[in-house]
Amino acid sequence: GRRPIRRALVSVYDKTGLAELAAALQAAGVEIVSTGSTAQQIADTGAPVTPVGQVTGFPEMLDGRVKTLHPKVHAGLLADLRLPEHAAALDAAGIAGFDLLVSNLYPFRETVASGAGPDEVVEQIDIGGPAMVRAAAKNHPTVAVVTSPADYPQLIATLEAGGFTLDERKTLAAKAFSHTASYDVAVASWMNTVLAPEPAAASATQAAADSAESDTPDDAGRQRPAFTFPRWTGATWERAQSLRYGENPHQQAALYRHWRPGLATAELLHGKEMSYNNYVDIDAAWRLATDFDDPAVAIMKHANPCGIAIVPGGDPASIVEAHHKALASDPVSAFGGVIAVNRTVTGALAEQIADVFTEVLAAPDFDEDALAVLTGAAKGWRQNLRLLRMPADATPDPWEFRAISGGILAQTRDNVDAPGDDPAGWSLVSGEPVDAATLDDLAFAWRACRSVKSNAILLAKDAGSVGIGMGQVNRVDSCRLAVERAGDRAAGSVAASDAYFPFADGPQVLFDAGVRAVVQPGGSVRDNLTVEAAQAAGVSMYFTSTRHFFH
Ligand code: 93A
Repeated sequence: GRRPIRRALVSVYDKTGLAELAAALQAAGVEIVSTGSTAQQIADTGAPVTPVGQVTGFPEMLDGRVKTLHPKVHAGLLADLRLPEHAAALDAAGIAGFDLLVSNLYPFRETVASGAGPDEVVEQIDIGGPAMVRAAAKNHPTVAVVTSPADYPQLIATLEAGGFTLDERKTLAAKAFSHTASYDVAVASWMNTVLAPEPAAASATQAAADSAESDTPDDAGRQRPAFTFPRWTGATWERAQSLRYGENPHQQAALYRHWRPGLATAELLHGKEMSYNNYVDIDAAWRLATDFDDPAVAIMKHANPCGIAIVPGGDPASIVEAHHKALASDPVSAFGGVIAVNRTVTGALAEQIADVFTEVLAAPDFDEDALAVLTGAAKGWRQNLRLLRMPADATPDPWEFRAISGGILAQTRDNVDAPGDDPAGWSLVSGEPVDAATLDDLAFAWRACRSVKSNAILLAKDAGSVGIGMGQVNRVDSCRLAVERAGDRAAGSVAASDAYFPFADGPQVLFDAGVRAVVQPGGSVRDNLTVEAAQAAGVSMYFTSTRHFFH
């Protein structure tokens, strides 16, 4: 049944709707106990109110840091009045119980967002409020807790109906704990990322281990920096939304985000809700498209590219040409894929995209013509097409994580900024140096290849992929797949391999198909076999000495 409300504690920072609430409490004959400026505003409405200091017999102190932190408040909120011994204990101590708490907390997030300094931010960490909210929520069998002005209309209606039901109090309690939990998440994030100093090495032993490791050059003679687990992972992850399901319909899933702007904070301008797989695919597509400064389009399926193309030195309008080339790479696979574009989507690009069933289109922006084409009276699949505007200040996370049983793996992001990623640092190991246009294609293929799941072979022509072999457990199959996808476009193309060829069989497949030039890391003990085969085929081959596995 309903539990009548006779005595309420009201302590709110956000005073929205307070006057109406006070009037309703007064009309229902509820005794109101309240803090500082909340009590003042209630008194101003003419409703009778008891200052909390009068209940505690203890004035607010420390500039308000201690106002409600008192047994007369907390015993009143925590006594389970279904239990005779709790009721008797309250009586013996001369404490009256509360049936209702209305409270919302100091504006911590808003103060951080205002750019306030640390002292001011710290002062906005509410201590007494969460203590009361948690107490009342714990004691939901006898106390109702309201933490949002949006719930006042329900509260007012309930006063007239004779109080909340137990189920209603349970729902309010769950909401209250969500309120304090997300509040503490915000505090912890800020402390982890802004307030706390960079940690010193965890321990002397760890420091020794790190420096021992950093003194050890790797196979290529490079120093390995000491690995410190990224501090911002201790920063907290906020649940942004539930997803309808995970990778498969029988899996539960949700999106969490941290403070760095990126795909998790992109704006969905149109279309169906994003799915788990949509996020995975478009994340990979966005990474690929933004690996290039020139206008670039990446079309992906199952987190692998089915087409990637750029227009070197192209103006913004050339994004249409980039898409045309990317789509031509593998039009069969592009059906039902996702597309990432590193320029504003124009009307012309939208028209071209509208021809092929697509799940998601992500871009820095969409012009009006594009939105008209893709959203205006959209029919069929275009009604569902998800248009994602990426945040202007999206920065790639410096860290990557993967769950394993019992833990997570962490690594720094694989950037394409190693010395070996710059063609100027490549070494020619077979054939003649290629002309500038061919070198540009090799550089394109090398950059694009790092977004293909290993073992990755990517054939390119005129700054567009023409054949991609991905995800095979041996490199020769990836070569066969790339060549097969390219068909007669393999002849005259250039190839990139994400890691070295362990044998000459894979490269031979490329040479036989007419590939003119190859870029690969090198570093196999049998490099000589691959180089000899390239020389015999008259193919130019470059070593980068950097590899880009991607799994
Ligand atoms: O400074 S506090 O952490 N110490 C307290 O004892 C306390 N009690 C309530 N903050 C405290 N509150 C908060 O004051 C409430 O959560 C609410 O946000 C605010 C209401 O204060 P006033 O009524 O003076 O505006």
